Amino acid sequence: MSETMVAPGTSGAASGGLQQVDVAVVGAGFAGLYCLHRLRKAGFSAVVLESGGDVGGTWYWNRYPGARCDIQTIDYSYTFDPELETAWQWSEKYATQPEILRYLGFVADRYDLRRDIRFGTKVTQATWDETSGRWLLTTDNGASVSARDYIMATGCLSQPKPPEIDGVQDFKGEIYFTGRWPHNEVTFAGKRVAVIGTGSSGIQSIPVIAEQADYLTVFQRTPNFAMPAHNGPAPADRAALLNSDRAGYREQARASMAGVPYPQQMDVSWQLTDAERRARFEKAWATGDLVYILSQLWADQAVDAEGNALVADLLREKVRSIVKDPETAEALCPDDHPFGAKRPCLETNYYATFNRPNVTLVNLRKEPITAITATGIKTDKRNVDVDIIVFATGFDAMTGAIRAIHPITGRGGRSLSDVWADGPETYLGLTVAGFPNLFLITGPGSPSVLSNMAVSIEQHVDWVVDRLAALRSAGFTTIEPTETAQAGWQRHLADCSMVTLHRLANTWYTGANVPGKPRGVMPYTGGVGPYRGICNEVVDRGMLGFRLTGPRGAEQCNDGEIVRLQPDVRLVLNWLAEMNLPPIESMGAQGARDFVAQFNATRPAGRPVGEVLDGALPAGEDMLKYRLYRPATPGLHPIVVYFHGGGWVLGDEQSDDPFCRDMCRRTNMIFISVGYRHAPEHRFPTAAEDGYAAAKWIAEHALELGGQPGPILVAGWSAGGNIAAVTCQLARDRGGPEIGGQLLLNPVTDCSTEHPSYTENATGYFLTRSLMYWFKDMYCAPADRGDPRISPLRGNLKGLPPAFVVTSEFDPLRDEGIAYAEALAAHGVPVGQLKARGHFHSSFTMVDVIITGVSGREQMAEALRMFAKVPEAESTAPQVHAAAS
Ligand code: N01
Repeated sequence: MSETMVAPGTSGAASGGLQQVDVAVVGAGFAGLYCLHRLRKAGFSAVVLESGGDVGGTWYWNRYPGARCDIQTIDYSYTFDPELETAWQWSEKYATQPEILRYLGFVADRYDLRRDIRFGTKVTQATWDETSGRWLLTTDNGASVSARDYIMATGCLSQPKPPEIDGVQDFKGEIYFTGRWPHNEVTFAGKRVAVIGTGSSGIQSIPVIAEQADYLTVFQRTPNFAMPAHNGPAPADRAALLNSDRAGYREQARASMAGVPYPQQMDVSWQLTDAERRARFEKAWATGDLVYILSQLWADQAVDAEGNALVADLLREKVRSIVKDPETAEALCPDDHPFGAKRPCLETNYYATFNRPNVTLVNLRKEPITAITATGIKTDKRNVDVDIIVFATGFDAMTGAIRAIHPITGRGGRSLSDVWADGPETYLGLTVAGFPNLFLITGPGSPSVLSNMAVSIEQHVDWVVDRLAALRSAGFTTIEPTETAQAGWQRHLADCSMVTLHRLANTWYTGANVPGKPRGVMPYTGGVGPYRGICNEVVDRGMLGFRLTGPRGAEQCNDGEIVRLQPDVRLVLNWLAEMNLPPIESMGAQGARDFVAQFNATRPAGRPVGEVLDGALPAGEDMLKYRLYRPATPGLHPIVVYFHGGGWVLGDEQSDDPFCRDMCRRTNMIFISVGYRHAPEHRFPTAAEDGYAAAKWIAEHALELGGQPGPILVAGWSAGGNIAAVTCQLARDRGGPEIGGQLLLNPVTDCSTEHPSYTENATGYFLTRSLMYWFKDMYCAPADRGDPRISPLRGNLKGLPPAFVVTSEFDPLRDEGIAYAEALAAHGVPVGQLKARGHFHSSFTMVDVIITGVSGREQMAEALRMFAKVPEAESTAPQVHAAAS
């Protein structure tokens, strides 16, 4: 039953009394309007408090000339009501601000929303009252509000930041902020105008102002990437796609990475020729769609600095081809951030505007503003007298509207500003520990500004209202995330931020645009679809991470972290689960080999190295194939003898090709991947003996192979890690070859399955316990399992080469790898360890798929360089993913 005591709009609300509602919502923009509609439909009484004079939120305030959306309007719309979708027709591909405002007004009227919105009303304080279990909101206009639940639909970009330039108050002319544009018309004709700032707002308004003003001077601190919008009618292909299956189209948008239905691009940049890349780029340039260019060129553009630089170069070429004055063109070319890491812009005549005789660009990197004076703007090189200054200087984004607008006091009198002093912390970007019944729509820690906001808003509102309804049915009155869940979410956010390049730019995404603001990537970078899946999973797992309480001591708390896997590992495992594959061990040896070959054919091609050479080497009566990967640099290189994974049954010298290429590039060393013989045709100890024979032969032929003479290094993954470890023991016992170090990646070191990780990670992480049983049965008889050539952990560990042992948290082999590292160390062997949190058995060999594996491979490369005594500078791979796993 509703708790409304005083209906909004009645004298109670207006007279400064207390308005009691189930839910108070702040903000009447896209989010607030939908929220009110959903709350009402769910039977809650609600009031929306809005400081503006009408609905619209960001579109109410940002009325500057040229303001438009930059997600195609057919995507930037509500989807909750199919009738609404057909009742409103957009006139353009990217609607103008007035049209979007009309749309929101249309929605407000259609669902009769205005009667529950208190316009011109600012919340001045929000306090959680422990005793009543309600929020008390005081306002600057009319009644305070008492509400069970408090929903902040305040927008991510609604708190303009101050100009941060001395002397603004001295200026005698007109001053405007793009984010607070007046409702009356601003006349530029006959005026000298300055625009400070070249983000989306500046880039949209500058061409329009230039057409009207007598003279325009643009003050640019950082050039931004922009591409033409090619505005006009909605593109026929997109409209056709939508109209052919509206529900399907919307569903795809919800499952996509950015909230716009584009497929996942699979081709990687190094698979494409220059001409192919250029053709793709030209198509994107002509398409005029940010989501398209950000996602459809090549798979590595958003996750890898090299792949990204290829796009950035092409974009800079475009700027130079449009802007006639070379110095101005150069100043307009961004060079301090990867494309997409800072919000790119859509433009209409922006670059061409700088060819106009009445426009000048002042490059603040070369001549910073020193002050604003009574007559204009002073840089350290000149005075520019103007009549109007337009500040397009942006927002205190994501947290500004939540923190700065009014004090929010939660449990125990703690203020949200204090709690977030070092940066925002949330659970799911939706809730905050210590602030019961407070919900943030598109808050920090959710996809929000990295997505089509319309899609993200609907998802958040639906989730919140559905939860409130479920709580009500279950008899609970409060909901609050636990500290464990919130800390886990922060860790997941940090993990996600390692996947994209956003962390490499100083932007409002990271708080870098506001002096003194704590730094960190604020939006969720893991994608809209995966995020939605996580929110749903929280519910499916009994509101994991939330404490629910109710009258008479009712309480439910299912504590825990919702995501413990690295984000890309989670995606891969989900994808594998969806494929519903039969267990590999049920395929038989040949079937399993065929499956692996098929599986490997779908992965991204390995990166180019200097040379790839196939050969064969003797092992007893047989010849073993090998594949040699040589770095592109001249000279003799240290040699790493590599043994592939595959449980002694599967794989070959080419099956870990991307890994070998990547490590060859990172280490600047020759990698020789050896095709040892497999079980069940060749059972124990063939693989071990082949490994040793290969290492010996390679060491003896190092110079012929183009390698440095002297100690070789050995490395291997999984069963290959086993062979590498065994090879070291055999080499020590048999008088050579000399081995300078061993890299053991998720190695089998013990044929026992007693280790707890065999139970903890028995299923669900691709390599299963059952598969390991099968591998071992294929390779060796139970009687052989204590032999150090299959269980090196049981061998003599003294005098072995230094080791670097990598284990993954979600791997059945985890504990035996750790046990081996510890045992080696106990026997005086220098050992480095990487215990990779959130990773699975294949994390590091799925190069260019598991992006969070990069930092682990960097550490492996560093270990190999140390073993070979090579200085770090000699590696050739980019070092952009520098954070530790
Ligand atoms: O703000 P911004 P915005 N002295 O922060 C410069 C969305 N949006 O309002 O980069 C001199 O991007 C600052 O320089 P720097 C969209 O998500 C969407 O333009 O900090 N310069 C920068 O150039 C967008 O990203 C649409 O070195 C100063 C500019 O001002 C977000 O809103 C339209 C300065 C600020 O750029 C914000 O865009 C508009 C100083 N003291 C906005 N302080 C759509 O099309 C700041 N700058 C949907």
